[in-house]
Amino acid sequence: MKAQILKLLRQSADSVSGQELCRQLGVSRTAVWKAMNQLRESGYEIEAVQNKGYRLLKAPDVLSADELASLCCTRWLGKQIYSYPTIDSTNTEGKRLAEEGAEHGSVVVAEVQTAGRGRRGHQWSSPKGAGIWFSLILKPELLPGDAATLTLVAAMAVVKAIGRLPGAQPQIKWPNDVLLSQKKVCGILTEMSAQIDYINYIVTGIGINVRPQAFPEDCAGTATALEQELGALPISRAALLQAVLEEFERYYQQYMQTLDVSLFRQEYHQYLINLDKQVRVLDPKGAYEGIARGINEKGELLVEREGIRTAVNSGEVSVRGIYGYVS
Ligand code: BT5
Repeated sequence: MKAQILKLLRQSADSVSGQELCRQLGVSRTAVWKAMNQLRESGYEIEAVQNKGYRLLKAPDVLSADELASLCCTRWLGKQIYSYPTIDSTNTEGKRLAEEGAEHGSVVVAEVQTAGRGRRGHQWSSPKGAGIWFSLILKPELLPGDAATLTLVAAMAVVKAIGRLPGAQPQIKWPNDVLLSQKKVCGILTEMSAQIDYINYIVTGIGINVRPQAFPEDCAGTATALEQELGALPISRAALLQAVLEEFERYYQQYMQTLDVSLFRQEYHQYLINLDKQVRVLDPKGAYEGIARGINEKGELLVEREGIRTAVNSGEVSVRGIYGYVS
């Protein structure tokens, strides 16, 4: 009910009367009054004027299920939100919840992760309140080999959502980083549980650095945060998360329509920092260098050497710039 109250208050430029809230929600005046008090206790500033009603003056910077649901305008993603003050890793929790039957489209989010993870055992720094640390639980009818493409879907969603912020020009470093001013502002980690030919579930984890923060030594020179790059404008983490969810729905639908990235491949190229740049491919069979020529319809990176293009799969190699982080 608190989410519905917040939504109604947000939708109205003016005050909303207690009577109107009771009518819309089908509850008593006492119930509305109690919910208002609980919202105030959680940090919402709500003005109550006699004979006029309630008006939302200020919302706290929280990623609670109520706050997110009140901003929500997605169709299926984030209808179920699991929100934690602290968790080991939203991906790990996402897997636990998926095992217990959490529904397709559930979102897991936390204020702080004590064991945030990157790929191949890397750590992901996730200080309290400094970013948006969240995971999507997905149960698509895909073949296990296709799951990695969801990382590209997520990257598109993140660049689109960040791109809505004034002055932001985000780019994608294939396959799982989003950059601002050539520094990493977001990392994506897609994991899955599968049989040989059947996906039980996929968990796509996304970490977006929002507030300036002290990054660990190993990435202090390559990591950044949105507010660090975009100046002083305060960014609402909840609104940005909702924007990512909305965009994810859009690109996920395009992906599921064709089961490849053909519907957004050209758009992806507009954001791809690797495009026509030299890259180093860390293939387990031997590292090599080439020029990245974009992605194919499966989302693999096309790397050209001596006129021959090889499709590089995100699962088996990683790509690094040769001269610094992204060049
Ligand atoms: C990634 O791995 O970039 C995937 C990160 C996914 C994080 C999300 S947060 C929500 C969900 N729950 C989790 O536990 N994980 C997901 P990779 O490409 O392996 O990059 C990891 C490397 O990035 C580290 O080894 C550091 O060098 C650097 N790094 C660590 N924390 C960072 C941060 N906050 N911002 C930028 N770079 C960071």
